[in-house]
Amino acid sequence: MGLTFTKLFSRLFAKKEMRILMVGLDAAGKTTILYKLKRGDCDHNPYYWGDLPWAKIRPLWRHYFQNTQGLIFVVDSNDRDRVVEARDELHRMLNEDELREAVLLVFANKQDLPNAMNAAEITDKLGLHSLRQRHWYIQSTCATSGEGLYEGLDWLSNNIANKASA
Ligand code: G3D
Ligand code: MG
Repeated sequence: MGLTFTKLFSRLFAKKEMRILMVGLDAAGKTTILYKLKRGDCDHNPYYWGDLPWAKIRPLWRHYFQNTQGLIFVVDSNDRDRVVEARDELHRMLNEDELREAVLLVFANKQDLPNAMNAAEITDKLGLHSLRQRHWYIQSTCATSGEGLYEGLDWLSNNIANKASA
């Protein structure tokens, strides 16, 4: 599973630094998203972990990923064959202690493709409604055009802020 750790620090986040982790199966669109954000109006500082196998990531997890405030899970909405695998990865991540407090943003990516599952379908297939004690949101995106990315990050920003002040 590909995994990206990024600190987002920009006007969008009102000069607040947030610890964000972006994950998803390979080819979901993570690199495209980072590239898009980098070229956009978002000053950020990504630490890219590439497509490392979980066994290599797991031992580093505790050290690097504690205090993660936001988890972005990227799904290829067009990949019906692997949506179960995506669901399993997501739930495995959510079971990690370090991510207990993290709010969850799902990017239902590749919405430009004609056979893409829509956000409602992805919500169902990922079992989002079954999540307990997790603040989550799903955003339809097209990473290649950038559509939906900032709307999603906006939600993240607002909801991390709300949590902090709550
Ligand atoms: P990853 O980093 O999660 O592994 P990538 O995924 O960002 O490398 O994307 C994998 C492929 O999906 C790339 O195509 C990329 O252009 C494509 N892709 C990403 N987002 C979208 C999207 O929203 N719509 C469409 N149609 N394609 C998308 P290639 O051909 O370069 O492998
Ligand atoms: Mg990649």
